[in-house]
Amino acid sequence: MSRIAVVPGSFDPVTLGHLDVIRRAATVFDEVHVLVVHNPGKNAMLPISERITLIEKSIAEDSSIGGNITVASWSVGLLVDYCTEVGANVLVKGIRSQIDVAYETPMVLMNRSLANVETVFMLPDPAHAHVSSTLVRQVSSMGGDVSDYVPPAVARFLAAARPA
Ligand code: COD
Repeated sequence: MSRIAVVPGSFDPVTLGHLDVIRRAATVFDEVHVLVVHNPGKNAMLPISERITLIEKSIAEDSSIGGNITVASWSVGLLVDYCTEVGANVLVKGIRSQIDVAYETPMVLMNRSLANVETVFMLPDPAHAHVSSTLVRQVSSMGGDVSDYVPPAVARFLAAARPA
């Protein structure tokens, strides 16, 4: 039986921290679905279709990431409904600190209770532990260089979007 995992996130935009977790998940599971989900608690910068395109380009340009990855979005219901639809019983969440653990823990228990979906926590390379999409958006909007924190495809996109 195939082991299928879902790596969900806002990915607004995808960062090197996200990509590190996706890469690790792809070595552990047979199939990985990277799922772009709208987080109502955050002010979005990019439309979901653009986030998907940037994730697909970032994966395609990174030869260290396996070919067992699908990128999709989900906006019609619970995260676990997507898991059921694709036959996944594991979510993979990236953990940077105890704050992430505290934020994720109630969702782990709720997703298990709702649909028997388990959650695996993965730590990124410590080099990416301070990186978040929120800070990338902030630094980029103030004219800073974010190329150390995002995949090249995202750095190109943000540089092109910056006012001259
Ligand atoms: N290194 C490692 N991991 C990272 C990094 C980094 N530098 N940056 C972010 N991450 C992790 C985050 O901890 C998170 O696990 C994941 O990557 C995604 O991060 P974001 O910021 O892109 O996305 P979020 O935090 O806005 O999460 C969106 C989710 C859809 C994952 C979340 O809102 C969720 O799980 N919602 C559940 C919806 C639902 O069904 N609710 C009802 C039952 S709980």
